[in-house]
Amino acid sequence: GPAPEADIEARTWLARHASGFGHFINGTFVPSASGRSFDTFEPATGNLLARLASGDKADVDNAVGAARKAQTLWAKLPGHARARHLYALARTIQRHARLIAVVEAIDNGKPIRETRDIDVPLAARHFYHHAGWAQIQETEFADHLPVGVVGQIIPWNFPFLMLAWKVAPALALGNTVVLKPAEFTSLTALLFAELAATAGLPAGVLNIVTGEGETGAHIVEHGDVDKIAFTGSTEVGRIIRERTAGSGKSLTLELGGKSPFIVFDDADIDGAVEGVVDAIWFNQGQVCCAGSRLLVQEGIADLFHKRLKRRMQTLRVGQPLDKCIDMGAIVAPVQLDRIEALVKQGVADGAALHQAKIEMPKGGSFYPPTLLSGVQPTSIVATEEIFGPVAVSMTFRTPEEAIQLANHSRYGLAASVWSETIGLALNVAAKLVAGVVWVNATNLFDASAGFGGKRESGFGREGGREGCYEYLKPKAWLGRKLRALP
Ligand code: TXE
Repeated sequence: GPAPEADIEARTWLARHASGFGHFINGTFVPSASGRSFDTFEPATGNLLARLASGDKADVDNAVGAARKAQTLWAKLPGHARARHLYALARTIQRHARLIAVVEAIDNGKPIRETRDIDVPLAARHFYHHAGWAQIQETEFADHLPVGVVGQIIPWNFPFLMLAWKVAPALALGNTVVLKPAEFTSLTALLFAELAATAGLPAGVLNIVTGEGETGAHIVEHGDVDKIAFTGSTEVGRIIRERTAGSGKSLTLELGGKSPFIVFDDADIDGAVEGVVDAIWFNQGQVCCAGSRLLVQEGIADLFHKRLKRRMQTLRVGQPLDKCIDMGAIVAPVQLDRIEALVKQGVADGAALHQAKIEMPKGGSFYPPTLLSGVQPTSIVATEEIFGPVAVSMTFRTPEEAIQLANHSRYGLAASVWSETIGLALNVAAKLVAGVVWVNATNLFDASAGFGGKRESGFGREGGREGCYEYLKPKAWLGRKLRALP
């Protein structure tokens, strides 16, 4: 049928930048100082999508310089004035919601239903929420100053939403930003920069430098950046921690996970099966807090797996812009290869493989909903993040065993507990090592609730009051306070 209106709008926007996107520095698009660029591809077709500027040290220098210059003025604005800017950004996101949702679906491969109903509205909500904190900054955070110039490096699984998680609190509290989107998915960040300028955000407050890992490293190493906020792989998180050690930079890391999804024998089985759909097939399983380790109590394991397989059979994998699909494409061939290799290894380790026998799109990077059951806790598929639509299932007998299995991980990002006995659920929840625990639910987020990990899943919180403190530093009022003592 004919392309929907927003599709045309998105294709027009892409066509306008067909000769290539620049970095967004000091309120305008500029080419790379080196003239170097790289290409990105559409996950669902493999077709060339856009040419992006490759950020070098000189580009990062320019962006940090612009952010530094803007920071003094931005921080001097009263909170209510910054709040007005954040409200304007939130409304801009809502006004252009369809365009952003379509560009995101094309660029990342995720279903339009998700970008439309989750990524984009939640991003707007983050700007509204943090506009509120800016509004009352002088009273709520009287003893704090902004950190300064913040370098933010984000991944490809929720490109626009992760931008909002990072940019909204930073700007609200008086910081300026140099953000590097992931190389696979930079388009909504560039679109947002364009929209933000139109909405009156002062030049230099938000700068976007595109590029691969090397570009991120230049931001991390830059001497005039006060803080790094990173979301991505544990491996790169470790490098960034090493590189910032002793530099005086503040750091927050949101890294990988292998979150347990625990189903007790008294759980609402259909509810829990639907929970698994949200936990591991949402966003093709490319979710840092995905419920990727399914722990099922022995007595219901057969019944649960039977129902789960039946439900898998009804999932639809297809083109991201088709409103009727449940799963779209994997972000890039390299990620598809990684998923395939890990599943192969899981089977070699003795797991039983079940894949839904459903129609799969031709071309592009697609992977079917998959269940590996009878997995050994020591198998690589039980310990490593697969970051794909692969549920990995094990059984347990007692609550103690469930807790032990759940906590047997180097990660500690999230966990989900399913039981109709609230006492049991809450007792188990309290003993899990995880930054967030959901009871009879999964993958619930809100701008007002801090999110973050434990162990090798990183540190620092995003969202809510605690997230604000990550973008503030205490100011030394000690002398005055001491004088005020009787
Ligand atoms: O992540 P990277 P990748 C996990 C997931 C996935 C794996 C690999 O298991 O399969 O990581 O994904 C930038 N200095 N997660 O390789 O490399 C990079 O350009 C500074 C979990 O894509 O960590 C991108 O912008 N920056 C995760 C960002 O870091 C560097 C989400 C993340 O990319 C850099 C994504 C360097 N040396 C992947 N090297 C989650 N927690 O949600 C790369 N980058």
